[in-house]
Amino acid sequence: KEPFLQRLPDGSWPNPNPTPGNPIVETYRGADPDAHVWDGRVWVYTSQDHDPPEGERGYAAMDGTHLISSANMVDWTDHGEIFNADMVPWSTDSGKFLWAPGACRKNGKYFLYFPIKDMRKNWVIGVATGDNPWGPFKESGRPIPGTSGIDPMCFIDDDGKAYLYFGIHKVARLSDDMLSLAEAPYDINYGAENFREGAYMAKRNGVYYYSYTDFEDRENQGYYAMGKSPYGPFEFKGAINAKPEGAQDHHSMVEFKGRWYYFYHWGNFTSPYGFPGRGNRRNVAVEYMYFDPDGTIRPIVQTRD
Ligand code: FUB
Repeated sequence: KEPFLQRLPDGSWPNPNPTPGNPIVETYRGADPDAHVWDGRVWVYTSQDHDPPEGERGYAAMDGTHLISSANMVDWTDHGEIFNADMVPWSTDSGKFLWAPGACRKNGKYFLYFPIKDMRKNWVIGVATGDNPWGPFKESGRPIPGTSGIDPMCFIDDDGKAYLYFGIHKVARLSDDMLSLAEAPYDINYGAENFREGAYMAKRNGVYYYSYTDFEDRENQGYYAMGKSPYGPFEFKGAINAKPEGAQDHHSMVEFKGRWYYFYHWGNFTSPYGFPGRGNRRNVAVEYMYFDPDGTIRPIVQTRD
């Protein structure tokens, strides 16, 4: 398999292959994939890499959450933008934008957790509720008290208890209605202080996998630790994924029809269908995951096909 996005001999970037290879959709530019398996489909919530205004850089034009889904990991349906910062009246008016989403389903309802800046321009986490994976979503009317930072991730354990991971190493149980924290946030301490963002929780064979992205100047960027509870303690296990070219290794992991998949995003993506882009140009990719008998994760092989 080819490694991801090698430069062409003239120094330019190649166009990634159209689906069914990576990136998995080319109908929009999206990042920060948060994947779920519900009712025989994989649902992937992403942020949207809109171009920033002329002459500007950065992520301030990312103002919405987008949804794609598939029943076979090959044919993807683009459900479009399903939530937007404009739907959040308590967010600051100057520069309304929101970043990586995290979704959950509980008791037939869907919950979309989103990071946004409040009226004091501090990052906080909000939540919106809907009756379908695509909504329509209605936000709860306030930031979730006790939250701060970005990158919310919602995890529901086998016993039905729901947890919100967010910001720098924070986790807290969610209330039964999923709209509040049920306890003070707990600081995860797993003994490796290289955390940057994108905290994620997965469970396989009774093992809790806490993963995240490291600082961007390292060769590897996705790291993980293994533990026996959603709070840890976690034992640091090392790298899962190299830093994708032009992006961060913001990822999620799901089991679908007996195989585990690693969703992440590429940078420097230029679609043959448009989106030449001055901005972040990230797009969603997926790879198979492989585990060793002791449960450790083999490093992800990034592929174009
Ligand atoms: O997409 C905006 C930000 O970039 C996310 O919140 C981070 O995790 C990083 O992927």
